[in-house]
Amino acid sequence: MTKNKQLLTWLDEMTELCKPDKIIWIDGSDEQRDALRAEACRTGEMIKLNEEKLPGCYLHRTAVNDVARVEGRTFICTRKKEDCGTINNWLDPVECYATLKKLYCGAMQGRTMYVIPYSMGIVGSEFAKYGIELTDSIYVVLNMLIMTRVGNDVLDAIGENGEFIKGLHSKATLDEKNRYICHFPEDNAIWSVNSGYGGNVLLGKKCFALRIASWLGRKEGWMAEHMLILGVEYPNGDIKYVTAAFPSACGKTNLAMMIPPEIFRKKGYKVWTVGDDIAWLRIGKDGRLYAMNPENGFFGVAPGTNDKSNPNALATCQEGAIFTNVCHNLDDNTVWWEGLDNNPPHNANNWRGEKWDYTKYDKADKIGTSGAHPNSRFTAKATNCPCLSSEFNNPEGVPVTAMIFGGRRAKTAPLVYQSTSWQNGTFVGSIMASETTAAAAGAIGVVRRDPMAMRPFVGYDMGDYWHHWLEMGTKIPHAPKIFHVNWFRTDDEGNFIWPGYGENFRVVLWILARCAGEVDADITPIGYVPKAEDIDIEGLDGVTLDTIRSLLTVDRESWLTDVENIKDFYKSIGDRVPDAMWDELAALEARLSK
Ligand code: OXD
Ligand code: MN
Repeated sequence: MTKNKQLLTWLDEMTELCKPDKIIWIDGSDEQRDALRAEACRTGEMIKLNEEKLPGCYLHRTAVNDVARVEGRTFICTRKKEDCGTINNWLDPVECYATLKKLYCGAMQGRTMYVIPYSMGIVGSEFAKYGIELTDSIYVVLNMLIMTRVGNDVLDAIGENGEFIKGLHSKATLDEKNRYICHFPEDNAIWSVNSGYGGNVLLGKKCFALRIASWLGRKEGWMAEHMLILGVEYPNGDIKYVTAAFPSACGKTNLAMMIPPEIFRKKGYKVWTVGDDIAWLRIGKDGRLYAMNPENGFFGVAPGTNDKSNPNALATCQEGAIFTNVCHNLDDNTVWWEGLDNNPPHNANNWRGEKWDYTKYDKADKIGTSGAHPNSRFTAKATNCPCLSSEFNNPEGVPVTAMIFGGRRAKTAPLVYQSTSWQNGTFVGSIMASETTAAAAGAIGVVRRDPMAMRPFVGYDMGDYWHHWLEMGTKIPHAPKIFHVNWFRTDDEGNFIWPGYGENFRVVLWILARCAGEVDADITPIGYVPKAEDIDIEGLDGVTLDTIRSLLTVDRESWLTDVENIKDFYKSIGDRVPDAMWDELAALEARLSK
């Protein structure tokens, strides 16, 4: 298989520790994948779905106590605690290895250990990075085969002496109290134990492509970001690319695959998806910033995905997909989730696998009464996506014109604004936040600050991460412009004012027009805000110029309240917050108070 000594020695050690009955190397072939699918169906780990309606698709249910990423059990294990930072959970690496070894000891007895060689990025390309995941879960293997590029060519690319990220995963006993998702950035290692849920166990995704990669990016002068990448094609054939970071469950996949409103489609505008979750960003030879999607598939949230909100995502998961924790329609052996359509199946099992009565559904107790778990997922190949960019497999990535940050804010943030510089844009990213909206009219929920949507994903100190952003800004000759959007402003009754989804295209067009120097803007204390008439609302029912004006207001009082919240947040991060960020905050406060 390989002559890489580091790999073979590590494999020996891990085998000795976990004591699997046998070892299978994953070669990336269809034959092996099909055999593993059949095996998973034999053991009950997967259910084969209706071959006519959902060819090559499977259903999987995780344990009921294991349905989401567990931030409280996710650790960064650096030798010095300060390097991990105050937001991440820290464990001393020596102690952590010792604790985890006890959990892994013999954990694969009676099981097979699968060796998955995978690549983040195009195998053999300059920017690709490689990993080996050892796991005792066929579900993990089958998901990794969709989400990453897997196979013998990865072993060839690693070669005899090449580097790779060493990932060890065991479901062990799925014991919640002993669940650990641990990152050892100084050792290029990830150890995950006692979980079987995607984000905790598909080690190429959040663990490698964000936490470990953000560490590597800082060391090597590039960036790993929680960002979608999309291209906007103009009627003349020009394509401009933007990246966007939103906290989890704020519609990144929807924006990445959005369909422009009909009026724009008729004129010849198109949107192309490069990525929906992660972007690796490097400075290109021409001095622009290039974004590449290191993944090979989508791990999307199912509920709410429908032929209006995201028809492209729906089309993407019709073939070769794995559905996790969705509702099983027993009449035709297909799947269903809340928000798919208004026809819940009458003869179905819920995400737990129990008989489901759709009439008992209660919004206030979604987890207890829904057919699909609110965090149920589809895993689907990128190449299934009808709007996949022709640049998806370009190892260089695509040049980025604009970067967009966003949050879910009921009142504070306007529909869109532009930062005044890279430093100010870094500040805008650092103060990103989302609110949980209360059901009561107009009520505003709790603010969670989620800088650059990276709060759970930066593999080191947040202040150092902002330093890295600032430093990158000094090195990119033609840096993208940085913007902030908020699709979620509400009226006094708590209704969303902006229609969102495909209509967001109108805002993206303004952003790109700004970058091209084609439109003017008003300067406000928070940055540049559009002139209402520059947001194209042609053909948009129910939205007038006045609606746009109200969406663009900057309410000084709520911003000043926010400033106080940001001060506390910065203090909680500690000494490493760059002075430039404190200066930006002070300047914002001064402008707001004027
Ligand atoms: C995801 C997340 O699964 O951000 O992408 O939680
Ligand atoms: Mn994500």
